[in-house]
Amino acid sequence: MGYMVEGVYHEGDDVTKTLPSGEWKRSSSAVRHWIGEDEFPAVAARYHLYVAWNCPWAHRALLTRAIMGLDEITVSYARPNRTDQGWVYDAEGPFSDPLLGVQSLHEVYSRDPMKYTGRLTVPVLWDKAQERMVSNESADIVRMFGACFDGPELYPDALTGQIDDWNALIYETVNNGVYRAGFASTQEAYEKAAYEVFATLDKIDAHLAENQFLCSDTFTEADVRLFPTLARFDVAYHYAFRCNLKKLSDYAHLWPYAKRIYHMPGIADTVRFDIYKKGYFSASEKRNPLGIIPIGPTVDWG
Ligand SMILES: N[C@@H](CCC(=O)N[C@@H](CS)C(=O)NCC(=O)O)C(=O)O
Repeated sequence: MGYMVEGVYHEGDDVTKTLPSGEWKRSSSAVRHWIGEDEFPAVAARYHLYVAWNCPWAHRALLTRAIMGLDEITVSYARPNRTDQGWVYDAEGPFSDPLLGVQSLHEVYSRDPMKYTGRLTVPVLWDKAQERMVSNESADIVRMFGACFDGPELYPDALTGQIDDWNALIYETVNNGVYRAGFASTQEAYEKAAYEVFATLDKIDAHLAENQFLCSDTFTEADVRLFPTLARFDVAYHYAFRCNLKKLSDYAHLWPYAKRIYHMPGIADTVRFDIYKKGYFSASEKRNPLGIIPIGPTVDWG
């Protein structure tokens, strides 16, 4: 997959991700500037997003761009399958990079003058004027899009406590929980993570029996951050990550909630179920050695 040390790209995987207990741990993001700081004015047309359709963290950024109507922020979509060069681009077509014309994401990171060290992740928010990264942390990108541009209030003052609580629970046990289940290397670590996924989904389902959204009738950042995991659940996580006690579509309240969000203006355009399958079932020595992509399930989001 590759990683970078002081601006120089290295092939191979860094080995710090799986703990001796078999648990899987996500490394943290390193570039955390903020639109609104002196160097990064709030002018949408100045920014570009490097994403991949299948990446749920990148999906958060795409969702917020859509909800805030930030079409002026341009986007490059990587190919769904990572290679030994990491995320890569075609020379032309839907998986090309219209901005810099790079062939791989590590070329974007290499262009940044900061001499980045770390994993080569999407999303990346890129400043076209200064030719440098603003951020590679999706939570920050969501928060800054919401805060720095006109549009719906996604993190209203009155709800910050509730949103923070949901975010903390949902990040650990759902967004990252499915990865902890899917990437676990022992039975015990897998079961712990997978049971946690369903404990939280059950809790949210009960909450949604009485509430339209996570914070009663107000759509917030917490909903933005839950949705990418729900969109991938039945076509990818249920099978590929063995999160299979239930499907999303089995839930009485969570499923209608997910569909309600899907049908909000602009949201369906950020969703690509076909690409989720390709990405999560791409050939992987441990998880899918033959790279065969299942034909189902077909889920009706109508
Ligand atoms: N903390 C980052 C995590 C992003 C992330 O893990 N992205 C994955 C794709 S889903 C990635 O690009 N991984 C490449 C790698 O780790 O080499 C964020 O939320 O922005």
